[in-house]
Amino acid sequence: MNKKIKKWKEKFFKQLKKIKTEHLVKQFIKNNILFLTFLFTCVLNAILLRFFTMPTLENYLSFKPILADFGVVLLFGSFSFLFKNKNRFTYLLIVEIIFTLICVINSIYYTFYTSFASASMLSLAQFIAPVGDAVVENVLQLKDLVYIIGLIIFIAVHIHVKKKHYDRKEDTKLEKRKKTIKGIAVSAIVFTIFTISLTSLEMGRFVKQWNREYIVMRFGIYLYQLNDVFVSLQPKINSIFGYDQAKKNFEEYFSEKENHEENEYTNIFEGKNVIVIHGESIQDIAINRTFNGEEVTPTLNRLIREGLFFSNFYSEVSVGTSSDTELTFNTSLMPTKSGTAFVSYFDRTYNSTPKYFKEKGYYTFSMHANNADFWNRRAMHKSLGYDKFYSKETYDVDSENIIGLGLSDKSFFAQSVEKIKKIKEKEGTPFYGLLISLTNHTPFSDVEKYDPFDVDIKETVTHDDGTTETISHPYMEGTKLGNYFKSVHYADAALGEFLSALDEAGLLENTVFILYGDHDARLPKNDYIRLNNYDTATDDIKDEEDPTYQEYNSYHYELDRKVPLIIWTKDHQVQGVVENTMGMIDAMPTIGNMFGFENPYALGHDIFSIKDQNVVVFPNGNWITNKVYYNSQKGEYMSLKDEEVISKDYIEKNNQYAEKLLDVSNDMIVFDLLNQEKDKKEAK
Ligand code: GP9
Ligand code: MN
Repeated sequence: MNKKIKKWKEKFFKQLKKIKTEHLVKQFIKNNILFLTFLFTCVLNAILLRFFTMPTLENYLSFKPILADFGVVLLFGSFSFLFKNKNRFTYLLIVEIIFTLICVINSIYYTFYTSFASASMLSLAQFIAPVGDAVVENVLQLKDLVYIIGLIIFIAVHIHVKKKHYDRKEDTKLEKRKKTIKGIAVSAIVFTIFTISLTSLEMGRFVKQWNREYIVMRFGIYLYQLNDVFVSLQPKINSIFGYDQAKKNFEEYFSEKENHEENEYTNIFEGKNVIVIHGESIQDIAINRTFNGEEVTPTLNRLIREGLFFSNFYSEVSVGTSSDTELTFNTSLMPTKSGTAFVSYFDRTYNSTPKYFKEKGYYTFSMHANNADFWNRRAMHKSLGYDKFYSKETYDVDSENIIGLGLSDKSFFAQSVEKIKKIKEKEGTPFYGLLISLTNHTPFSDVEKYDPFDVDIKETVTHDDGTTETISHPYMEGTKLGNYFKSVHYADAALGEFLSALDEAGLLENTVFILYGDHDARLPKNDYIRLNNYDTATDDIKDEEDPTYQEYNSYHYELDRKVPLIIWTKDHQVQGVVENTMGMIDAMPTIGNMFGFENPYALGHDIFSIKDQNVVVFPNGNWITNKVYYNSQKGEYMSLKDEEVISKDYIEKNNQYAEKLLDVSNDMIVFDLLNQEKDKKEAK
């Protein structure tokens, strides 16, 4: 009997508890219906935006952006508890309108640009304004307005509960604070869970903020937009302090600069068309290399034989990789110390190669089959002075012709030739065009789509009975560097096809063809060690004790990051190998001299003038000359000429030079110092 009563008792209390919680939940919902509607509609809008803009399975299943959206909305909503009953709605309404607008604007923007809007683009209104009418006429669709439903529901709920809520007893100040803190605390927990779930790649991309689709897909639209405002304001804040000192240093630096003197290359190419190839991740390591007698880069090797090859040419990129090279190649400035010039300082004045060509009556264009907002190229290519940027929108991209990151180089070049033909016909002027390749981009994993190329070692052995057999030692097969060679082989073949197509179209006749590798491919050091020290007998790296073992230290690794620079014409007008150490920063002065223009504010040098005295500075403060590679983090160096003794003075002098160069370059961009020079020039 006792047992039965106990059971009854338990059941009763369980029920009571349930009723109590149910009651509490009901009560909570009833009291906070407006707040909850606000939360629900704002989060739902964010989900819908992702649903309509990026309809991929990965996106549908992703929980992270929902968590982030919820955290942000809850954080903003929590402050509503501080308000009086009557004013709470107004506060929430304002926030809800802002959040709704964020969704509507981004929805429209995405239809136009397949990317998300940025506050930094406000200063680009002049570029966006011409498409304003088109937006209303052609683009505004039902899916852009769906977000307003949330706002209407929110207002309807308010009207429904208005009377009850207004008449309700006001919370005390302490109660209001407590409720707000509770809300903030929950949102902090949500953010903690969210942050733990992030990978370092995701964090890195969030900080850089340029890969907008990627960020929205993982961080949600609201966090993206908040971060965007912060990133957009950063350059403004940076440029408030230190202007006078920066200007003084700048003027001093250029007053000391020596005048450029003419040399045998001055004006040799004046009036000729230019096609520049931005060779994604092409390193010298692939050039003139063979596997089983087959060249990795037959096309590049031919161009090198027939043209001018700069054999000690270094890319000087920072976190902006491709975009940093585009900046340095075209302006002879270094990447900025924080952020990237393409994203944070796209609205500065640049003395750029396209602008100088334009002054000479050229038509200037750039072509790249990726999303136009990648690295903020849409905006920055305008600032650099390209008349037109042909981006992904202008190419036919389908699943058939995609390799790695996007449109395959072969298809990109084939479609680009057609565009260049039209440009030539339409413009009737010489042209300067930059074509940015894409296929040879890390992680080089689409191996089966490249043209077949073996990176093993084939050995023919003769057996006792006289028969022969070919054995394959895996060597670089299956390594990242091995896949890289396969990828470069593909990229090289694509270039070969491009050159043939240009030739067929008569576009090589009066044209100078320039190719640079934009930066190294970030390959593992161990793969280089394997490349240099492979033992076929063990299918492994040789022992360090082995007398044939070639040392491979961090300096060798740095030196192997070298990239090619080739200048070639069909009639072999220029030929030879330039061995003097040269950086991306020297490209503009060197090429400018050949085409008859000079940027007085270039920080690099014409290699044919400076010759063996050149110092190539890297954004981290390291530098290299013909004699030394200096590591500024360690304060150590490796001598590149065994017989020469390097003096302390030499190191000190170049250290100072490196520091000054990086400072002046950064100041010129951050403080927009060339803008005033431009004003002065115009006033004259
Ligand atoms: C993107 C491509 C690659 O469009 O240029 O950029 P990267 O990752 O090399 O900086
Ligand atoms: Mn790149």
